[in-house]
Amino acid sequence: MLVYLDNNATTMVDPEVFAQMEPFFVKNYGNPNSLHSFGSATHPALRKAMDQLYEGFNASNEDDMVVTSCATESTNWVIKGIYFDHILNKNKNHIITSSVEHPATIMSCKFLETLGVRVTYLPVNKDGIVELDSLKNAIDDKTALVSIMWANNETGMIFPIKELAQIAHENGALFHTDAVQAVGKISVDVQDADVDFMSFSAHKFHGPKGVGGLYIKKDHRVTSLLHGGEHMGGLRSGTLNVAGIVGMGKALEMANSYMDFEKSEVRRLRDKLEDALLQIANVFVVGSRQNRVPNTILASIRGVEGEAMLWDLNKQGIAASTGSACASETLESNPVLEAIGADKELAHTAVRFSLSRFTTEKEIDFAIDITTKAIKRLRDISSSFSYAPSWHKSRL
Ligand code: C6P
Repeated sequence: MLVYLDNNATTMVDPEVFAQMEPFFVKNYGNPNSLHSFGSATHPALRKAMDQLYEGFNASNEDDMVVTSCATESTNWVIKGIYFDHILNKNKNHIITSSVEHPATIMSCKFLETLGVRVTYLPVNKDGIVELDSLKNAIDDKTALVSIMWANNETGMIFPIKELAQIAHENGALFHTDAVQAVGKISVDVQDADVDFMSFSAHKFHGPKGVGGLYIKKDHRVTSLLHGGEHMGGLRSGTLNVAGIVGMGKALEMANSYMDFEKSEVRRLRDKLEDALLQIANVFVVGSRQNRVPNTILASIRGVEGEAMLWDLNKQGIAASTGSACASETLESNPVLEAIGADKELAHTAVRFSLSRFTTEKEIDFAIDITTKAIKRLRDISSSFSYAPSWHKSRL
C-alpha cells in the first residue's frame, strides 16, 4: 500500500480539474492574445476561471487578481515591489515579517536587507503563532509592509490575519499574507480579512503545479517585475498559462465546495492519527487542534531522528516529511520547532503528516500501524534516547 501524507508539499490534481485542463494542451492550444479563432477559443474558459478566482476569494471586481507561476513568485513580487514603490526614494525603510515564514518570504526579506532595508522577524509563541502585541511593539511609522502567513506550512497553525492586518493599517503599513497553506483548508475571504496582497499556489489545493496568483486590493499597485508583452493588464508579462489558469479556477471552486468535508472528515482522520501518535510516550504535537488547519500534524518524536523516521516510513509505503519540502534535503533541524523554543535535539525529531480530501480511513489505519512500529524499532536501536527536556515537560 502507498499512502501519501505530504499534501502540504503538493497535492494530487483532482481528476475533475485535470479534465477541464486537458483540452487546452492539444486542441485549444491557441495564444489568448492572438487575434484568430485559436486565440479567442480560449477566452470563455479563461474568463470563467478568473471569475472562479474572484468568487473563491470573495474579491471585489475592482481588485486585481494576477496569475503568476507560483506563490514564491507572488511573494517575491510583493516584497521586492514594495521596495520600488514604498522604500526606494521614500521615507519608509522597514518591513515586518515572522520568523516562521516560508523561505520565499524570508529570503526575499534577506535580499532587501542587503539593499539597506530594515527587517524585523517577529518571534512566535509556544503554539507557533505571532502574538498581536509583538506586532504592535515592532511597528512604527517607517514600516512599509507587514507580511505574515495565513497558516504555517509545517505546524498548520492559523495566524490571526484579520487582526494583524488591522494593526498594520492603523499604523499606515500595507499587509501581505502568504495564504498558500490556508486555501482549501479554511475560509479565505480577502474582504473580510482586509488584506492588501495575498499569495497562493494552485498545486496546494488539488490544482496543477506551475501556476499561482497574487491578489492586489483595489487602488494598490505593485511595480511590475516581468516586463514584456504587457499581459495581465501590464502587471505581469508572459504568455498566459491557459490550462494552468483554467485548472486553478476549477480547483479553487472545488476546494471551497469541499470545505465542510475538510472541517469534518479530513479533521476526523487527522485527529485519529494524532490521537494514536499521542498514545506513544514522548511524542508531542505542535499547537492546539482548534487553531490548526484540519489536515496537518507536526509531531516531535523524542529519540528518533526525523530523517531516519521518514526513510523508514518511505520504505514501507508512507510518504511524510520532516517539514517543508524545500528544506528537507538540508538535514538541518526544523526551524519552526526551534522558533517555538524546542531545543536543538528535539528540533531534529520533527515529522509532518499532512492529509487531503483523498486520504482514506484505511490509509490512516495503515499509517498508524506502520508509524507506531517504526517509532518502537528506531527507538530500540537508538542509543541516544533519553526522556523529556523542559520544553516537552511544559506540554505534558
Ligand atoms: N511549501 C512545503 O513542503 P510554491 O513552491 O511557490 O508553489 O510555494 C511556496 C510556498 C510558499 N508559502 C508556503 C506557506 C508554502 O507552504 C509553500 C510551499 C512546501 O511546505 C514546499 S517547500
